Amino acid sequence: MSRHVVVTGASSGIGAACARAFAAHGDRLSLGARRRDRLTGLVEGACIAPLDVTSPTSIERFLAAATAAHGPIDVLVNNAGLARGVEKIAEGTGEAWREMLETNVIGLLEVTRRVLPTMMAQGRGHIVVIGSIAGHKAYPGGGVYCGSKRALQPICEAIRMETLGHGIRVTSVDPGMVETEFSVVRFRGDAERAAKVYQGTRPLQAADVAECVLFATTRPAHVNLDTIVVMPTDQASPHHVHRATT
Ligand code: NDP
Ligand code: 8X3
Repeated sequence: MSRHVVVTGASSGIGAACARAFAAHGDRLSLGARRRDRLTGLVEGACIAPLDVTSPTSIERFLAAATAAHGPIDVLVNNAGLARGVEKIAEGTGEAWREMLETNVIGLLEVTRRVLPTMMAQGRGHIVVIGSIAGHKAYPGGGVYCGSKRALQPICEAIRMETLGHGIRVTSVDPGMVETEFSVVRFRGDAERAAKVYQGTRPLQAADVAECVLFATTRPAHVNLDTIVVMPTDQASPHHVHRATT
């Protein structure tokens, strides 16, 4: 059956790959991101609308456009997120911390809380959260990003408890290294430095993560995949990566 799937942060990387995967599965899509131009033509027939998850007004306009186009939401993929910088805590700035926490945590909450009541009323719905292995293991220079992803774990647990009996599924898909624009954003546009993150190793591609998301959301209604941790074969932790010597 065709479902209405909403993907936040669909203009790039994992979000764009999720949009393609759900479209190939025959689902109806609503896609949001700040760079609306990059949503155009991504998926045929999708509702595309600007979305800044740090702005409640933007979220409300986006969700209104989505439900007007495709009706009640069956699956919400909370993907929009970022890391900004690799400064140690003693050298960090409130600006970067706030950007990460407001996007990755508060933004996700602000979208989710507006979608959940209708899902509960209809007795079904799936909330997917794109977490990270950074939420399982911290590393120097990643304290606030890791904290923002760790915060998603109790949030997912609480939603499962609070919606028990309403047919709501909550899945956290927690990837390791994925080759997207993530590192360019983290290094504030320094593409050369970003490329080094993936040098000599074989990272995941966004489509690998999208497959996990699609798999979780296509299990029978009584099956909830709680957490999927997916890493490249060449990665054992955020800082244990096999690289070919040249
Ligand atoms: P990209 O930078 O390629 O994509 C990030 C997406 O998030 C973009 O579409 C961007 O859209 C969107 N976004 C960022 N801020 C906002 C905002 N305020 N409002 C709406 N959309 C926003 O990186 P990835 O695809 O890798 O990242 C997707 C998710 O995956 C993130 O949550 C990230 O933390 C997580 N992740 C990534 C890993 C990796 O190694 N790449 C590993 C583990 C998790 P726009 O700028 O147009 O608004
Ligand atoms: C992104 C993965 O290890 O760079 O969430 O933090 S990592």
